[in-house]
Amino acid sequence: MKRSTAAIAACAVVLGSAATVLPHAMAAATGCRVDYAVASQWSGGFQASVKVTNLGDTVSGWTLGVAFTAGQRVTQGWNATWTQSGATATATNVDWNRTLGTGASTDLGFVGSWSGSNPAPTSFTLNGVACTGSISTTSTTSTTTTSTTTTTTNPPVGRTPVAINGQLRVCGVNLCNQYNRPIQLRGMSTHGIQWFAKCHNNASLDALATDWNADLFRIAMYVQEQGYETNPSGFTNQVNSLVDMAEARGMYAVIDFHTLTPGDPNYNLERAKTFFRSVATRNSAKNNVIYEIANEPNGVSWASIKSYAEQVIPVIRAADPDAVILVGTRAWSSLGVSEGSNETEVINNPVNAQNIMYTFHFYAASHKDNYRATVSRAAARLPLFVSEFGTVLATGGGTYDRASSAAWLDLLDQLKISYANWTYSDANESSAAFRPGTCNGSTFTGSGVLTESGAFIKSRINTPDNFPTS
Ligand code: IDC
Repeated sequence: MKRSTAAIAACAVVLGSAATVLPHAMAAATGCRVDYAVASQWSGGFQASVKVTNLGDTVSGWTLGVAFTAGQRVTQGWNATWTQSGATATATNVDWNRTLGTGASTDLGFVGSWSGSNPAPTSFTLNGVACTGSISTTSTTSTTTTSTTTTTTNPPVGRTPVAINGQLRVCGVNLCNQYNRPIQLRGMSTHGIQWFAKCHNNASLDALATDWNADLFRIAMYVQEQGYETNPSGFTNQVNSLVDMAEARGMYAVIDFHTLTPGDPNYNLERAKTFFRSVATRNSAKNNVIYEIANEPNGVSWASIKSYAEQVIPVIRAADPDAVILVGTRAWSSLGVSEGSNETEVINNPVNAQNIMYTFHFYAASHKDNYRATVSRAAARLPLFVSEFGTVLATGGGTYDRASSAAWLDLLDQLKISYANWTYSDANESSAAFRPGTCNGSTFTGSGVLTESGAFIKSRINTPDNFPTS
């Protein structure tokens, strides 16, 4: 409880706007501590955690002032209402953390953008009173700052995503490359490979790698609906050959065991074991493979999904120990939200395995702010991977929602969450990137073959990656 005067002096800048808040609180004994940490940062963005501890009398209602230097901006915060004016960000309590007793803490966080200088703030105030505390940016993340800001828009010429990043691994909540640095992969998902094989040939994969500059190719192998269950060896071979085509072009390949109906992945447990034993053995020496064990569980509890994952993951690990594995989440991989739950069921009961990420899927015209808020919150606690999303309705058709899609991709970019868009196909539905009939021809490059959704997604995917190279 004793505050060091040195620490007070170090952060004694009282913010103009915050100093006017709740003047009556000044009469009570005051004091606060803020522990601020940059969880990750990247070119132009960062994510921070802010632990606020009340060292004074109990407060009922509080406002935290955060003084930045310049160039930093809170873009999305959680566990408080965040606003910003000039270089000062303000977090106001939400209902459930309104009351902070003496010695009590609450954890806040936000994603911000920054330019020019270090993203760390210079000082904090609680109800207008300057706080003591700590500001930490780890040495790894500060190195990231230096190199990502200086490499700007010059990706290594002629080097593919797999050549640069090598074998991936999960570090903290991020997907990291061979240098242990967080990266984001951006790419496309096939439609069902039982229906759209004509869309995945040398010309279309060349276009994906070099015209779209995609990092990632997701191979959606349906299990039902005329998929794997009808011809296990045929579909296994088809998947393997698509993995090879992605590898030859330096792209990562997600092998998606596309369960959908029925929604309980345990229905396909034995098929999953057989399939993954085979593809993991065959592809274990490659460093471009990511395994996705269940596309979209639905109508089934998280406990059942976890049980499935804990039976399938060891089969993959036995053959391919170091690959990243993606685990579907409840309610069509919505972290439970579409069935009235939320991410806490996973946070409180995670899959007992290492080097895994949890999938989150969305369809931009159907899933908006409350889903984005879930991802913002969950991303601070869970490694997330958007292995499928659409720019349209959850049906795969209907309205193409550019505004919501852009909001989603901005968020994923800020959080460095990897994504694959549904679909790299010419299906006659608005989620498809190619116009109907494209896959009957031989041209996949340029804009003439694209739908509205395809043109938008391509414009988001083909910007430079700036992968860290050391
Ligand atoms: C849709 C296809 C559609 C097909 C249907 C059933 O776009 O052509 O008839 O599946 O197989 C998902 C699923 C994905 C769905 C997609 C759009 O992972 O298989 O594809 N979607 O409905 N989850 C949410 C949306």
